[in-house]
Amino acid sequence: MAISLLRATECLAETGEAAWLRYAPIKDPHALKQYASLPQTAVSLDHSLIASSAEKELTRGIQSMLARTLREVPKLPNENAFVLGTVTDLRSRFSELQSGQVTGDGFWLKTVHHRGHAYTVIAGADESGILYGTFALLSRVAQLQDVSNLDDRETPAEPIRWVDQWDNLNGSIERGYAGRSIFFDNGHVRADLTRVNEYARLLASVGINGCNVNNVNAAPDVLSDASLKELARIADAFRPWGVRMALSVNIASPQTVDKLDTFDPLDPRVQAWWSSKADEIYRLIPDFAGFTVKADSEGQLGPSSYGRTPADAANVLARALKAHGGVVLYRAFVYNHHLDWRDPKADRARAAYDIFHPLDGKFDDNVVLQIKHGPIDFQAREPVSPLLGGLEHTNEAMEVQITQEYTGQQRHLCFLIPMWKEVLDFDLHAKPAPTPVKDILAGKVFQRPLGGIVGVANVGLDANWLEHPLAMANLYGFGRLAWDPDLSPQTIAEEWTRLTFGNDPLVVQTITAMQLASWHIYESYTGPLGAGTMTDIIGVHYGPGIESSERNGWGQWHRADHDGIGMDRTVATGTGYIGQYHEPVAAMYESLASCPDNLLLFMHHVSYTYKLHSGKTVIQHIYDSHYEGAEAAAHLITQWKTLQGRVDDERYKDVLQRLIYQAGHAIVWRDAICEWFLKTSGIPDEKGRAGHHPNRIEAELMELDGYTPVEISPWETASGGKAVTCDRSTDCSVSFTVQRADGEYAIATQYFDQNDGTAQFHLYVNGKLVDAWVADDDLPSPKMNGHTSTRHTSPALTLKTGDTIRIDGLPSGGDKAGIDYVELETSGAN
Ligand code: GCV
Repeated sequence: MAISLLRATECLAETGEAAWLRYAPIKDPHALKQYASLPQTAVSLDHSLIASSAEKELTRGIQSMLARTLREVPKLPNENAFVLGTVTDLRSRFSELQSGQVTGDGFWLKTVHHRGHAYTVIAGADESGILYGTFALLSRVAQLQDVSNLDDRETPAEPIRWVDQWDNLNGSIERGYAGRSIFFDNGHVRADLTRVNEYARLLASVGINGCNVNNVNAAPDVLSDASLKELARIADAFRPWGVRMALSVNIASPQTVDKLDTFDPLDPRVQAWWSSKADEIYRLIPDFAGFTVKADSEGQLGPSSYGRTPADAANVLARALKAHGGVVLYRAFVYNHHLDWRDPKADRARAAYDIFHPLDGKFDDNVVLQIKHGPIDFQAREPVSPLLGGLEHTNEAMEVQITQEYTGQQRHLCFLIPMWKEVLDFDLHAKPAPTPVKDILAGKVFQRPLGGIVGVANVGLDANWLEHPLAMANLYGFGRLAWDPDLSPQTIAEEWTRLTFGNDPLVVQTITAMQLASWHIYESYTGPLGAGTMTDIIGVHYGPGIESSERNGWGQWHRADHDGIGMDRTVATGTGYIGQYHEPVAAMYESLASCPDNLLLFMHHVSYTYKLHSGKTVIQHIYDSHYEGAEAAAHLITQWKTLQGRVDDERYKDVLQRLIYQAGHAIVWRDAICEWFLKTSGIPDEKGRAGHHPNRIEAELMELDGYTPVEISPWETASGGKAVTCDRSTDCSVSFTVQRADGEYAIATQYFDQNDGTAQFHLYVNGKLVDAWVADDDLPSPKMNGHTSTRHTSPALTLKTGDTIRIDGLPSGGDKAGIDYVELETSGAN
């Protein structure tokens, strides 16, 4: 008891704003003893803005963790000291630094013994390297590592390590799940850019060196003179942290901003326009990073309007930026979203390769093709894009999505590092020797001047930056992998946990295990065997919507019907997509015998009774994985509960609430998918679960007072396809008599929490109020469906046969206090 009390009081109250840069005071006596010999003095021999940020950061970190104020001195002192500088400068002082290369924005942390003193040297290949080295040193201290005898050299794998923000000038964020933009509000750059400065610091701490600040669906007036002046303030806030600002540009800007009668990239007037626009930008923002371009995609105009190619457009922009050192990241996310779904040969997955492979070698050397890691669009499971292995003479950057658009929108835990790591390690066989994606991006396979990785981050004004405290591991891990793609997901998860929640071994072990399991858990209950995330494709991409991907032009088809499921992408009988891979990758996917189970339905159309390598039929796998996934989601709660008192109360409660919500929504997903496939295939679950819910009492079958039964659309997102709504302004109620054996039960109510009102619910047993809750979440829909279906589990209590349970629902606004069903749970209560 005494111990747990002590632990609880030692935990800090935290909002999550500090993210992994908490620099929590170190209490561990062994560590304190170890760090007692660290220098008391610091000197920076480099006087750049970035080196000065590094020195201040060092002082701040040491002060916060070790309660020690560093003395910053102007010259190398005759005492132990932290010494910051570029490798070139420091070589002239310390012979120990003579041999050994550090390139790019790399750094060298070295303990140097010189004239009887111990110097902790933070040497950067350039000024950014000094900053990255400083963050690395502080991170080691925060993780209680030994820093007394350093000799670590690190060089980032790739020069382009950017995040993209899909922020709109009005302050909203496309696919952003953590509040409003930190950059924009009401058509302007925010007056207060404090959060922007803090964001840049966070990014720099994991080696990210660029940030594209506006939505790739770019508002044309981003490039107006007035707008550029405002945007320059964002670049100013980034600059101390070595983060360069980039902008998404609309290819039609010459016409929309300056009323030219064309935006044809081959028209000399258009070329002159881009050139003079680039000059104007660099006058305002000397370290401007470059342009990101989304063109001929999802309604954005592009060079195809004039019969020109993406290379024609990209090169015009690139030539305008070239003299200033800027780059163009041209997105390969170009596809026709009006595909003919009746055509069995039509295939969106083919688009990027079909369009860009013929252009290999036609792009200027400061153009980089930004290629999504999979051929569709950030689904829970996709194969690696064949385009990544299909370009020998073109710079490439791989795009991943930190914001969890198709992976739970930061309401579900989904640690994406294992997914990205699988992609980075995947051998595309672009040459006879191994050619993993990470080597292709680093220019090790085909010599190329530029390459990198871009993560769509979409942080927002919410204190946690990404809303779910555990989701920040994806931003952290993105930076770490971009810096060093050889790091393991386990290492990254452990580092992040130590920095974010402290070094308690149980905390580190538990959170790491939860993170590492989470992608597989999410995949298990949202989409089987590579069929894609079975979400509402034409809407918000959150809850289940199995048929939404079919019979439309968007091409995210899974082609499930009565007999089978999957896209036939074989060369032999399908769309031929598999032929875009080099051998032996193509052969592996083409043959049913060698195609991995987890991508089977991406590559092949098979019957439900087809047997997987695992020995199960496809249909049984669908049932099993969704039940197992939902159970595993519930187990996350049990794991988290072991940490009560070991992490601060605020984040403990916050994460617990989110995990409880996730477990409830995993049941919604499980049931929607299992019921849909049961009905569509007509093949029962051999374990008898799908379609059988003996502990469930459907609301529409209860005694109703004021409530009315309604059909829910899509039908599979409500139990039995129906629910009840209250269409009056006063309370309605549902009630039923308990017909189970006497015992302890938790009462789980499945209700709908629409975002157009705040309904209230009161639960009574035999007329006595036992629980009450409010439907005040901001789920992404004003309707009763799979986005809003939510589970509330009341505290366990003893019930007897014949007891009466009543739920009163009070509507508010458009939220009609909808109820789907009640389930009496015997185990796992609360
Ligand atoms: C910015 C997906 C998203 C869109 C996004 C697009 C893209 O389709 O749903 O919101 O648009 O990808 O990457 O350009």
